[in-house]
Amino acid sequence: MKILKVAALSAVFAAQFAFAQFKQTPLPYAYNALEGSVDAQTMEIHYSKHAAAYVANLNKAIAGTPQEKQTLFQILSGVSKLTPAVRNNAGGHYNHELFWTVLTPVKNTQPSEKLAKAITETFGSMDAFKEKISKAGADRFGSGWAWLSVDKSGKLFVSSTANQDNPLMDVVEEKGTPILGIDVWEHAYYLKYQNKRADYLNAIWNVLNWKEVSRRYDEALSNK
Ligand code: MN3
Repeated sequence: MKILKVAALSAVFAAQFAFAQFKQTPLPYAYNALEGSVDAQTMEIHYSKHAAAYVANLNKAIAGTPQEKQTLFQILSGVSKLTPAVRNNAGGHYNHELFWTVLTPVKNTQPSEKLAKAITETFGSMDAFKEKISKAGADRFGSGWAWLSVDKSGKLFVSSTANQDNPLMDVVEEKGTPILGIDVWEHAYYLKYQNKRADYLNAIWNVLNWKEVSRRYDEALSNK
């Protein structure tokens, strides 16, 4: 009887523990799948070392706190009240999980008609949009991200955040739901492009997953 009770209690504990553990989603393609634009060694180190460290450190930072029972979205939207370790690592985890999905080895994916229309209406043209988000990434001093997001009114906007911040955080000026994020930390491009961040930003369009960005656009609009 006592053994059963202990077993039941540890099952409950294990379930709660499991709930608290954020995990990396498996990379949806091989490390070398984006060669030509993003090299295999960069992908492998980026996914298996950098991004893995954000998840591990996030789990450590929230251990024994109420954030263990929160979703990543809840943590990010209330991050101003949390520690720098939670801010950096919850951001790092969210940002990379998004980043892997908006890249693809599939050639010539296209935005949905709805997203293409919104981009043209907001930025003037697809080329003007690409120029704007590339400039946001190129102008980011030090490490950070360039974003395409949907604001509260459903409008698209381009922004850039420092470090691992993102538009979901209550600490950033321009808030919204990101649908495309481009990592401009040196670890995302330095092995292949060295100091030429602009070349990396140009190459990203060759492997951009417009299908996923369009899916996220629809999702962001329907969750408003
Ligand atoms: Mn990164």
